[in-house]
Amino acid sequence: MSNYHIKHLEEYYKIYRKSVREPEVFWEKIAEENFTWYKKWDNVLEWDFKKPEVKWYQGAKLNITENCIDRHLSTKGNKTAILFEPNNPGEETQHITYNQLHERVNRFANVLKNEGLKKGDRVCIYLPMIPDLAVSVLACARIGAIHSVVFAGFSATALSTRINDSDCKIVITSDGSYRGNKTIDLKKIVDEALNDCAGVNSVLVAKRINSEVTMKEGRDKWLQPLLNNASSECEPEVMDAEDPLFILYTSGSTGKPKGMVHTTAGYMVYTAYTFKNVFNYKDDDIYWCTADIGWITGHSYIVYGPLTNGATTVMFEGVPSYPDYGRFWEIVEKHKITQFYTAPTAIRALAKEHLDYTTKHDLSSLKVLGSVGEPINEEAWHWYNDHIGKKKSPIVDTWWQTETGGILISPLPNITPTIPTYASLPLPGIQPCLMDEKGKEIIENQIDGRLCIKYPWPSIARTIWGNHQRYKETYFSAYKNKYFTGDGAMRNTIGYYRITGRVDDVIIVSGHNLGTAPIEDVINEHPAVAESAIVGFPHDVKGNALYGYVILKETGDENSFDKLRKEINQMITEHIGPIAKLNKIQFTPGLPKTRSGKIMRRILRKIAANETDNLGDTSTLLNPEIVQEIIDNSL
Ligand code: 7RM
Repeated sequence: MSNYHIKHLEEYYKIYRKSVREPEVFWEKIAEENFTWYKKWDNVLEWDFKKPEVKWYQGAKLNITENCIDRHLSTKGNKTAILFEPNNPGEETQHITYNQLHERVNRFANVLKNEGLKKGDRVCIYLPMIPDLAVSVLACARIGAIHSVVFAGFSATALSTRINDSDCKIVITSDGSYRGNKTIDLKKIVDEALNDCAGVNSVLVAKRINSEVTMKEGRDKWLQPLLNNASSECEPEVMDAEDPLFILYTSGSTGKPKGMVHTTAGYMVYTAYTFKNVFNYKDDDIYWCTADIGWITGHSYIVYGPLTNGATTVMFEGVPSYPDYGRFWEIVEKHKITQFYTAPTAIRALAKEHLDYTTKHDLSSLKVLGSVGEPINEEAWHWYNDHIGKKKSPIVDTWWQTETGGILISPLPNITPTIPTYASLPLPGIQPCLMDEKGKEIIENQIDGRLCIKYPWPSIARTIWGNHQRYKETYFSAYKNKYFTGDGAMRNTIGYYRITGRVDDVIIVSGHNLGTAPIEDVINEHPAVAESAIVGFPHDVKGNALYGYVILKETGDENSFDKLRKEINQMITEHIGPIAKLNKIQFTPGLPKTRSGKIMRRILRKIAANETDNLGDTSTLLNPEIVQEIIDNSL
């Protein structure tokens, strides 16, 4: 796995130019030199964004688990593949070697076969961050079943919708999960969901919290005895390059969640290539991504990307605040983590706490810091850089989406000079462009536009499960012959991209386009502010005006609010201009967030517009109770 490692900036530019000039030659060589194929492809790429249709490595035969596990056994059998850090710091860390992972995946694969599952069948996985989650994902891939992991924080309704949408035959779950000092009865949630899922005839239950569960006769089975009785050898299913590997749901701005379909060969090649280069992964590194495997970040950069590279990948079951706010840094010290990959929302939450939580721990093992999920604001970037990386670990601000399968825009550590809030340069093979509202490509720099990609890359989602028309409309209809990301971005004079946020977050005030993120950045610089979100609301004269929701670091005294409002608007005036001043500023203890930490602005917009009788679906919120509180205190 060393034939694709970029080592310096000139090399990046050279490779990038080549990857654009001859994409097929580029991706063919990478595929050829770094993976195990049962049969090579007949055709590297066939595509047509009008249909839309994308096919990579057609004719090739492979199994991704052969590439993630089997081929490492002769050289790395005793190396730790998965390092499991439990929720409770008193419980022992587990080191699962590649040999052990091989055995566990094979046994699990045979259990699935014994349940009657075949290639192409859909399997719903609803598990906490325990090793069985990664093992079950790989077991599906071993036998060619399509996994659909549903984040174990989702409700019964969200779960049943997803199970039914892709017609899953079986659900893999656990009795419950640990989350900080709480436990959650997952099996109960599954039972409730299955009241609405006629197609599920089997539920496999892992034991994690030893809670009491009701097992439905003929449907529910404890997993462990089945594993014990299964054979530890399961020949990998021979898969076609374009066979679906998994479905992962992502919520759209409207309608029901979209089951993004990723296929085998292209996804494998792209996640492996980007993992190696974006994290500069070296053989003895201990890599930790704090995401949950229920999200795309976990699929691509906890499971598939690291394991195809023969890496040691950490799975953390707990939360950053338990037993205290030093937990992340305690784990970094304990396992001498070399690459640490997390989300801005986690960084901001930790930056609010006392600095002692970080200084107490030896973080000197860190070499690369990653950020993903939303634009990282300047203040959070600097805190991460100063207090975690000690100004010596480059921050890779990685921009990508569930739909893209892997990271598309990111600095390469120690290669690409970083600028806070810039995801910087496209990775090799990625051809971004910016479009204006009229559908014309923006060639100039320093202008806000809509981010599109002109050419396919190997891990682009191939369709929405059961609804190709919606796939076409959502991603390929806004701009002719281009994949539309839904994000706004700006390119500076050296070609760096700055992602400004979803385009639906752009607010036009008195004819001026204002991105919410840059204004939030300014507000967050105020020493009393922890986090903020801005939305537009209708205004007689300006068209739209700005409404700011602001979380203070310490619950402020009502009497100080007017003074704070003045100070915030003064800062905005200074940093952006009076046009970006907020008409209304509401102080709030929290913001409505999705379970992956994204602010649900749709709700904030409705509250700001005083349209609170129809807030739409709030079932995917982490903190639905905050909504009423915000309404009650709205201005
Ligand atoms: C990986 C993931 C995708 C959306 C995307 C953006 C936002 C993600 C960044 C970012 C600015 C980043 N997949 N986003 N990464 N915005 N800078 N580095 O998050 O499907 O859950 O979300 O997230 O708006 O379109 S996702």
